[in-house]
Amino acid sequence: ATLKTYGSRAELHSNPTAKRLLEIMQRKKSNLCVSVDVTTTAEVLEIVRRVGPSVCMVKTHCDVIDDFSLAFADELVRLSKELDFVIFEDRKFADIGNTVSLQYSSGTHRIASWSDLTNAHPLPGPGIISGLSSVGVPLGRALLLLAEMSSKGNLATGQYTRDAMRMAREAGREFVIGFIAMRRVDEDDAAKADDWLIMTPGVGLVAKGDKLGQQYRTPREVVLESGCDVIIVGRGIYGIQGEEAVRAEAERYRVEGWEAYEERLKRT
Ligand code: UP6
Repeated sequence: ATLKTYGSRAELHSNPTAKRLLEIMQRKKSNLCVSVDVTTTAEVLEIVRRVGPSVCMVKTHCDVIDDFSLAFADELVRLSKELDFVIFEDRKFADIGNTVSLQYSSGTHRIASWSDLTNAHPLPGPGIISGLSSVGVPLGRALLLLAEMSSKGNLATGQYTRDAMRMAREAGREFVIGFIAMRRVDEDDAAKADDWLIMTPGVGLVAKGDKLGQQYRTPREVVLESGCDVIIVGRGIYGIQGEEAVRAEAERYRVEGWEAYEERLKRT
């Protein structure tokens, strides 16, 4: 997978969200996802308008937004079309299939109605994928499994990571399109035939971590050395003081991420 361009990899996917994302990445020369972890709808939309032109994807945590509404979600969807990016609600589902299907479709957030992509922990077993896919597939949505995490001391390592891969392979690529991971976890032979998207949080150009266990690597380390496909950056971008500075910082990460990708293409 790492040998091919993002654009050519779009053909290797039947899932409409995966196709659209890879096409956007190629078109906008961006493997940058901005994680907009702020607590009011006004702030979220403000940041999205600033960074939108530089990103392939915007990641949300809708449950931290004080005044979340479906009208806000509509506006986010409108911006995703106008500025050409995919929406990823980082819900990290982790319950039995029946419960997650309700959490995904219903409640205050109705995530499936507005978010192109979401994610789940493989911890509960394959029923979590079946439950979410029953809601998501008819809507053309996609899912990532958390195969690894960026935080210090996390338990998603070794056999757990391998089992996450196996679960994705067994579920098939109609709905599961890749992983949250820190490196190319699909390097073993059995998986190589499939094209998976590897999306990686814990990315920063300045800070090395925070006080709560987050660990950062640079876009270059993540894309060039570890072979990941999408860099996910939160505080490194929206945490910068000044509205113009946020826009400029997003552009800086886009360029860093894209140059690392181009260098990877040359090396392989
Ligand atoms: N995230 C991680 N690590 C993971 C999975 N998800 O940091 O293993 C998410 C966090 C946050 C974002 O929930 O939304 O990625 C990282 O934000 P930051 O760049 O501000 O640290």
